[in-house]
Amino acid sequence: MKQNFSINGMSCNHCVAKVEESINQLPGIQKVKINLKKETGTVKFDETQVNAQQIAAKVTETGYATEVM
Ligand SMILES: [Cu+2]
Repeated sequence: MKQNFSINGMSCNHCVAKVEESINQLPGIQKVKINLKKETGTVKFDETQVNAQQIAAKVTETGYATEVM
């Protein structure tokens, strides 16, 4: 499935890479697309392996405030 998240606190492409990397560490992640300007992220994942809450928790753990949209 595909899920949008709001991700706050990213200031540059390094932050984007950090968020992308952390999400990609989770199982079942198929695609991660972060929009720095809009402060959003779209994640495509296998819902039998991971859920939106786990993805949000991972982003929060990395240091950015996030919410499932
Ligand atoms: Cu940065």
